[in-house]
Amino acid sequence: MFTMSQNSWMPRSVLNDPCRPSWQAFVLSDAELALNLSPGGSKIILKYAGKDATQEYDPIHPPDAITTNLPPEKHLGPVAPDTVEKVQIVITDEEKARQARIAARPPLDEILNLHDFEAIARQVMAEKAWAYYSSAADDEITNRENHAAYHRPRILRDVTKVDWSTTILGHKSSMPLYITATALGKLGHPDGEMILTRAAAKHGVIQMIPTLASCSFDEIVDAAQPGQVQFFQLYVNKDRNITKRLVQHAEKRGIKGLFITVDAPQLGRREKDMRMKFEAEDPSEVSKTGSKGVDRSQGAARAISSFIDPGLNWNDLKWFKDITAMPLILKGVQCWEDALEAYDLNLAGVVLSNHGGRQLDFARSGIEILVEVVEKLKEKRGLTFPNEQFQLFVDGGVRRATDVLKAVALGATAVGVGRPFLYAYSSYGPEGMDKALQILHDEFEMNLRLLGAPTIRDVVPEMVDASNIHSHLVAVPGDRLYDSNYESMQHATLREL
Ligand code: PPY
Repeated sequence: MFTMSQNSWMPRSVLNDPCRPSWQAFVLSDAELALNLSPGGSKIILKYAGKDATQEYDPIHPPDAITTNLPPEKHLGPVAPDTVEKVQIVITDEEKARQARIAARPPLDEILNLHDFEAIARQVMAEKAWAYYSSAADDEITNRENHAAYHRPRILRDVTKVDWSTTILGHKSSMPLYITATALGKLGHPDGEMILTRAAAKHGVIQMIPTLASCSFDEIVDAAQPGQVQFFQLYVNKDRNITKRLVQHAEKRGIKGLFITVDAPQLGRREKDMRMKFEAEDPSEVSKTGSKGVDRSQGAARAISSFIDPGLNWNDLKWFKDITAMPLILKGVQCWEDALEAYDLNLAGVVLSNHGGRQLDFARSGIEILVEVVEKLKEKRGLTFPNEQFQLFVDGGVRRATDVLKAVALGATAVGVGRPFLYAYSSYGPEGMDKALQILHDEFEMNLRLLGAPTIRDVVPEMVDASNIHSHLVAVPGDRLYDSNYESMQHATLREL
C-alpha cells in the first residue's frame, strides 16, 4: 500500500520487500516539499492525501523512486498501516465495461501473430496504460516507418533442419532477438517486468532490464533462473553518484551488458499520453506550468522523466569505462557518424533505434540506419558485419520474424522487441507472453526455410533488397498499426463561457 498525505509519503509495500532498506517507510516532514517534489504536481498529492494511493502510485513509480530521490533526513520512520484511512475503491462504469471486454477476449489459440495482441490490448487495457505504451512522438510518422526492405530468398537448399539460435554479446540466445527495455511494466499487469523475466528463461532469450521498471531491479534479477543472461538499460541520472551506484550494483548482480540510452535527453512529445491527464483533471489546471515552464499536469511519461541528464555527452563515456567492466552499448544511435565514434571509443556496440518512434518524430527507422552504418563502417574502418567486437542491434516496429531476419541479413546481431511483448502480457498475462515468443519461434522456423537459410549465419546481405530504404517512397498497404493507434483530439469539447 502507498499512502500520501500533505506531510507524508508512506509505501507499505516496502514492509514486505526484502530488497529494500530496513528503515522501511518514508515520511516527508514538510508539506511544501512534498507538493513540489511530486513530478505529477501538487494535485495528485492532494487528491490522495491520507489515503491508499497504491493503484495510482505503483505502476508509474519505479519502486526506488523515493529511496533514490528523497534525502535520508526526510525518511522519518515506519508507518503503522492500521492508522491509515482505507479508501473505498469505486468501480466506474467504464471499468465495468473494460472488465466485460476482458471476459470477452478471444481464446489465446485464436491469436495468430503479434499484431493480434495489439488489437486486443487496445480494447482491454486501462486507458492510461494503453496511452502510455502505444503513444509515439508528434504525428507518429516515425512510429510506422519500419518496413522498407524486401526479401531475396534462395531456393533448392536443404532446409529440412533449420536453426535460428545465435549469440548476443557472446551469450546464447534461442533467437536473434532480445526483450528490449520498456518502462512501467505494471501498467499492463501487476507482475510487470517479472513476466518478461520468466518468459525469457523459458524461451532462452535475453531480457534487457529497464531503468524505469515498475518492479525493482533486484526483484527482476531475483526472478531470473541461475545462469539466465540479463542486460541493463540505463537512463543516466543528473546525479552521477546515483548512476554509479546503479551501474555497479547491476554489475555485481551479474548483468552482462550496459545499454546506455542516448536518444532521450528530453522526453518526446507523446500527445496521446499527455491527453490522459489532460482529460482527467480540472481544465483550469491543465496549462499550469512548473518552475521551468514544463507542464506538470501531463501523462505517465512526463511524470518519470525529470531525472534524466540532458548534459550527457561523449566525454562521459570514459567515466563509464572507469566505473564498470560490463560491455558498453549506446542505445539510440541514429547515424553512421555516431556509430563510428562509438566504435572508435572501443564500445561493444550500438543499438540503431528511433526509440519506437517515441522521441524525435521523422527519425529514420533502425533498419534504414543499419544500411548506412554497415556501408560506412566498412568504408572507413574496413569492418564487416555481423561483427563480434562491435555489434549492431536494431529496434523499433518489429512485429514479425521477417522484420528480424531482414535486419540480421543486413548485418545486425539481434533485434530488440518491446511493445509487442507488453501487449501480449497486458491482454493475456504470462500465457500471452509465452504465446508471443512461441509465435516468433514458429515464424523463424518457417521463414528460414522460405529464405533458403538453414542457420542464422546463412542469412546474408544478398537476401535483402534494401534499395528503396532511403527513398521513403515505399508503398505500404493500409497501415493498421497507425490507423488504430493515432488518436486526434476527436472528443474535444468547447468549454462553456
Ligand atoms: C519511453 O517512454 O519511451 C521511455 O523509454 C521512458 C522515458 C520516459 C521519459 C523520458 C524518456 C524516456
